[in-house]
Amino acid sequence: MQGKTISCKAAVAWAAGQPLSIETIDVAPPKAGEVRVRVVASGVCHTDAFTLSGDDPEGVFPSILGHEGGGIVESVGAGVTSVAVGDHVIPLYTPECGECKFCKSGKTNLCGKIRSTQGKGLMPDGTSRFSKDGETLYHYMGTSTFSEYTVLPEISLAKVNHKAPLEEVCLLGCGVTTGMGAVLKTAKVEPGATVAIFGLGGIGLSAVIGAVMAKASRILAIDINEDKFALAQKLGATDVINPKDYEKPIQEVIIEMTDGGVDYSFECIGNVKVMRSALECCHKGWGESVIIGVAGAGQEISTRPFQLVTGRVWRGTAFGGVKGRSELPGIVEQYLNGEIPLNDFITHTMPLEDINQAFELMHQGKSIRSVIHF
Ligand code: NAD
Ligand code: AHE
Ligand code: ZN
Ligand code: ZN
Repeated sequence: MQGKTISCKAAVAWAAGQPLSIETIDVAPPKAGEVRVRVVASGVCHTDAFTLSGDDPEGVFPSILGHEGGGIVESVGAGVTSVAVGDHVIPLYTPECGECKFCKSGKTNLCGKIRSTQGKGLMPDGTSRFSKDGETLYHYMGTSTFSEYTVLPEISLAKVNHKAPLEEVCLLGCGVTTGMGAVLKTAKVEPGATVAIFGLGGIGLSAVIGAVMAKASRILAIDINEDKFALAQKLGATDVINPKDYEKPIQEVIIEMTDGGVDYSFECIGNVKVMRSALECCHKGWGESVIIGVAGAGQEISTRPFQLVTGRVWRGTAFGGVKGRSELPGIVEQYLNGEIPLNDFITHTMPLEDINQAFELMHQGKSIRSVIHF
């Protein structure tokens, strides 16, 4: 049975660099292989701000941003079998079809099945389910969680334990999974290793949690905003460092502090100069640096090739290397077992109407995560 279009509230990004605007929009019913979800909560990640700024080469407007959500299935399209009405779900910007070359490789979580349409702000059939007074609004990262209702491909949903509060586990839809996964799945940090984490927002602090889980012997947490240090230490950072306290480059400081450099480093900012520091603070012969931060169009990384010749490794990660459909439900169980302190990350909650405040708090360095409650 074909469902009906729903009118609901959403925060619309009409143009780059403009605040979001709360509008009543139309959300069409899910087509075959698609699912319509009532969004219960959504975190605001720096990547949302990045795309809104206009720096994202894939940013399309007008669109509905948001990719760190939790919701409940409202209706399903033809052929959908893996989720049903009422299921609690976390939208996945990195889907998992299980069939494509990437999914089958065993080497990556980057599913290729719908990536090209997703990057254009469209559903897999090349159209949008969102509109306002007949004008098309584009999807974002295949998730668009800044809307009371959103439509996703079935392969972009992880079904999770309904006992988990969606107002907290929404953070597993991006930030916390990404930081933890970067340490545990991408770098595979081993017990006793030394770790440096650059940038102590939602991603960097989650990397701290991952490093504690990995039993790292030393966790250096680096930020230019010292307000972030208390939580980093509470979560398990052994050293907190403000690069502004030093005359010399921060990589030299870290090399001195760690007898030649760290075993692993993580860039959680999106600053290409810091990416260089993160690589160069790694130990000769084996140090690995993982880029998590997203840098704007036209930005490039650089270092002396000698840094790689002498054994340092540069890597990157998306969604922490986590395969959403098969692995995220287990991470939600870890949270339910008390292993992941999501509540520590939620510094602010607000209704959708106040979403621009979440962006302001982020830019002012006053929040870790703001969570929108619908
Ligand atoms: P955030 O704004 O909450 O945190 C960034 C932190 O970096 C802040 O604490 C800030 O003070 C610090 N910082 C800024 N400049 C610095 C500098 N020069 N030296 C040291 N610290 C500095 O952001 P977030 O939500 O944690 O996201 C961090 C980055 O990760 C963003 O670029 C985001 O787009 C990216 N991201 C990537 C993935 C992925 O899958 N690869 C997933 C989520 C987020
Ligand atoms: N669209 C940008 C890149 C943005 C980007 O790197 N996104 C990350 C997730 S950030 C989540 O907060 C990601 O998953 N990348 C892999 C992918 O396939 O998009 C650009 O530069 O074009
Ligand atoms: Zn994100
Ligand atoms: Zn796939």
